[in-house]
Parts: sequence; C-alpha cells; structure tokens
Amino acid sequence: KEEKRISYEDKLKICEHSVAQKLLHIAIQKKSNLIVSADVTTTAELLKLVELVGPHIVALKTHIDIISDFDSDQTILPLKDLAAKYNFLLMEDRKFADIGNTQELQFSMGVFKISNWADLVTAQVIAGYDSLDCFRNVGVVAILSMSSTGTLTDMEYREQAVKIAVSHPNVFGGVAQNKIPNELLLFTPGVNLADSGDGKGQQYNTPEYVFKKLETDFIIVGRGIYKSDDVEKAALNYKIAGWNAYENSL
Ligand code: 5FU
Repeated sequence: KEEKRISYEDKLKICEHSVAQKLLHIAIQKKSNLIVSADVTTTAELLKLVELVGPHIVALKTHIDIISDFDSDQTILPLKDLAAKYNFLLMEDRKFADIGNTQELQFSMGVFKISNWADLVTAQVIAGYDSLDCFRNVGVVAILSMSSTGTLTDMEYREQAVKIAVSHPNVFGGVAQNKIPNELLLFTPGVNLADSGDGKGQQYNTPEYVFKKLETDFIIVGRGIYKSDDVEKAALNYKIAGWNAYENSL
C-alpha cells in the first residue's frame, strides 16, 4: 500500500536522533535537501569546492581516504570552520564493514580520526546489529542498497538490513535506492540531471524521480556538481531541483 510521503516538519516529530534533528532543521532553514559528494583528491580542491557549495548544502559527504595530502590541521580544521560558517554537517562515507572492534579502531584511530570531526558516517550492516554499537556520539546512515549495476543488495538483504537500521539506536538513516520506513531518513546517491550512468556501473536517476518514487529525504550529488564548469551554479541548480522535487512530492 502506498504511504503518502511526509514533510521534513513531520519527520522532525518521528526521527529523534540528534543528528537527524540537526539535518532536518538545516534542510528547512536553507530550503535544501542537497548533499554534495566531494570526491576530489587534494585539500586545496576540497576547500575550494566547499567555499562554492557550502551555502547550498545540508551536508558535505567525504571519502577522506582519497585526499592525497590529508593533514588534520590543514584539511580538517578549515573544513570544520567552513561547516560552521555555512551551517552544514560533515558526512564521512566510510562504509564501515567489519566486526565492531575493528570498526571502533577505524573510526577513531589511524590517520583520519573520523570520530574527531564527522557528524555522521555510513556503515554497512553486513556484520550485524552489534557491530554498530561502536558508533557512539555520531549518527549512522546504514547502507541498505546500492546504486551500482549488479549490486547484491536484493530484496531479502534489504529487508534484513532495514530491521537492523530501524532497531539500532545509533542509526538514524539509510542509503538506498528504494523506499524505506518513515522513521529513517533516506539518503539517495546516484543522482544526476544530465547522465544516466558513468560507464563504470553507476546508475543515475533525476531528483524528480527519487523524491516522487522513493520518497527520499536527501539527494547526494558528486560529479554532477564538482565536475561542472560552474560549480556554484550547478550546486544551486541541484538545490533548486531537489527542493522543487520535494515540494512536488508532498
Ligand atoms: F552507497 C552508495 C551508493 O550506493 N552509490 C553511490 O554512488 C554511495 N555512493 C557514493 O555517492 C559514491 O561513493 C560517490 O561518492 C557518490 C556518488 O558520486 P557521483 O559522482 O554523483 O556518481
């Protein structure tokens, strides 16, 4: 049966996790549901990109391990300043996928010390419910299904993954290409206004499609924005497209 999609205001009443609350407040305030995926490989490119897109986004999604000159003072301190200046959250797309003890180490130790700066992280649920216990003081977005061709996240996997996501107190959202329960926030990557794929397995949908059909809450856009000739204009276009698609889906 078709449920009607609910507004960000109504989501505020049912998504109690503090990170969900923050994201929803930012979305309403900035009239944006856009998350930019900053898949650039140097600190200079990253900070330049963030200066341009910062005003238009609710969160910046990083793959911090692709930054070749990563340095916590040079990379993370300015990034945190920009996040405060433009009011967005930092989402590290680490896709943790190991036993709890190892994830705990990967989360707080090593070079990147993700626990020191990320507001939210992505994690696979492949290792089971208890593996997510280590993500205290952060919000977890569980990977429930993937956007790539041939992904193994079939319906049975997704059903089990959703059970873990809705029941674990550290999890407030899911990354998926399908509708998920309303008590979770839905993050959808694989969004592009110009392309349908990248020749490497990525599959794209439009903002219109993901808000109407999947009832997504946040779109995640990478190359559609950071590869654009005019990055700021592209961010603004996706922000407006995302917000209009959200309003049209209500
Ligand atoms: F979980 C997922 C997924 O299913 N698909 C994705 O594309 C995550 N992603 C990430 O979103 C991926 O790792 C990229 O960082 C980003 C999409 O980038 P694009 O340039 O818009 O294709």
